[in-house]
Amino acid sequence: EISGFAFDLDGVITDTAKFHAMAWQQVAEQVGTKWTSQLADNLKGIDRMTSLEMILKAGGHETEYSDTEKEQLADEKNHNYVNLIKTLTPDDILPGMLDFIQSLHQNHYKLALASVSRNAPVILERLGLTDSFEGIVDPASLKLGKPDPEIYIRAAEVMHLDPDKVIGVEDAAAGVTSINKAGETSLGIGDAKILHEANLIFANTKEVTLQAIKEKMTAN
Ligand code: G16
Ligand code: MG
Repeated sequence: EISGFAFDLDGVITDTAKFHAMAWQQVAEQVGTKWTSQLADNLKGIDRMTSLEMILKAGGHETEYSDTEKEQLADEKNHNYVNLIKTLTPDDILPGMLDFIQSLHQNHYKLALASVSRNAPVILERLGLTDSFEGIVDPASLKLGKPDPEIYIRAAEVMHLDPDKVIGVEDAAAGVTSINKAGETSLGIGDAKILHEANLIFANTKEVTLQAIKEKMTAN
């Protein structure tokens, strides 16, 4: 019996990926790495420092920067990103997700946030969703990022639920792997080819409803 939902943030609740991409592109150009949409995709769900390492590596620049310089580059990216997300309002919640979250409340499900973003609390505040969540996993406390299961295991703990009572909601393949390894049911939103490991797949956020989830779960 499902009693709680663990949500990824970027790509599930709101589209912060476009802001991450804008801020990272500036860093990529600065270090001399060619910015591509594929690189942008690969950074989805990946924590800040690992993202920077991937950008450096993509251009063959991984040995050119000291740890202090890398910290500076990551800080610069975050500074730009924080400015960009100041424009977020409740209108930036992805289609259908506010209704879905409200229906979960009405049906007494617990909700947790499983985002690796250190900016997640500010983003929830801007979207007007802070009070919708039982708890937010603190990304600073995590040893390993997605696809490691740690973040989704912690999300179940935040809700005081066993993992088998939780559905994890994700748009990235690494996140789906994390949910599966945590022993939860994975709900993937996006391209079925990319998210083929997900237990339940939805093409977009609009299609995610409690009714549709129940139908897919009985069909499985
Ligand atoms: C998000 C994004 C990633 C970003 C990460 C860390 O993950 O998808 O691109 O690098 O957060 O963000 P920050 O620099 O704000 O700590 P998620 O887990 O919400 O999809
Ligand atoms: Mg995501």
